[in-house]
Amino acid sequence: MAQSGRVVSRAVVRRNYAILPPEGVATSVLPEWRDTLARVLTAPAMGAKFVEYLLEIAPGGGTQQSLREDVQMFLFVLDGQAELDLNGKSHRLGPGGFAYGRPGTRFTLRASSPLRLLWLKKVYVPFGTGRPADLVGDEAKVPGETYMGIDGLLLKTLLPADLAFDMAMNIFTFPPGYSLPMIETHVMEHGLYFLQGQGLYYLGETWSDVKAGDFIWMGPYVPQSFYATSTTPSRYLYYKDVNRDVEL
Ligand code: UGY
Ligand code: MN
Repeated sequence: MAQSGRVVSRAVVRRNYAILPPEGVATSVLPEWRDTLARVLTAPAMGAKFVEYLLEIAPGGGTQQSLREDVQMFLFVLDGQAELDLNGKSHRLGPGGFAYGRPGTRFTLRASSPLRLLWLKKVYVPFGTGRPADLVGDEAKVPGETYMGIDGLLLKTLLPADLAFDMAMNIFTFPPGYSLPMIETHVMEHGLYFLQGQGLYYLGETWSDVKAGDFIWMGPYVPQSFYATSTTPSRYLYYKDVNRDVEL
């Protein structure tokens, strides 16, 4: 790579939030994954209670592994095609395809073309006797619901509204010029991947430019909002911990 003198970056890491543009996140080797470049987007080392990765997998690469008995996972295909065996059932996933694996999941994933995917793992917090079941879907087939009565602002909830689940994975679509109707402040955290478009994200007490490919971690109680500035719709996929009381 050519020398470039003093370099700059939009990356920001604060106590309770972070913005990571993709270009600066160094790759890690995950020993369970073959022919895979992993970027750890957030982790307990940052303050998050979950881990989220961006994985780039060469054709033929992938993994065969079992999660710890108390760890669940979610994966979402950004580009390419994957063959997935999830607890003994086979699936094919293309762009927009997603899968939820219950705690202790055994799975095999193989890239059938150059593959980019988001992978998230979180310790499952049980409630009562209900337990979440595996789920495989395609975001294109999930209908969007109008958010807070604002026509055109659409929210897709990829996981069921079922108390057995302790997490949500949602996709927001904002037409140009639309915004979240308030500055939210809440105990839940987010891991947000910007799928499309660009805009201004309010975090803490400042507005920052964000665009497709960026990742944002929002810890508990970080004031947050979004304003879409691109001429095409802006879309982001985000994680949220839900359905559980606060642990004391
Ligand atoms: O569900 C949420 O908390 C969502 N409205 N937050 C966000 O988009 N930053
Ligand atoms: Mn929020």
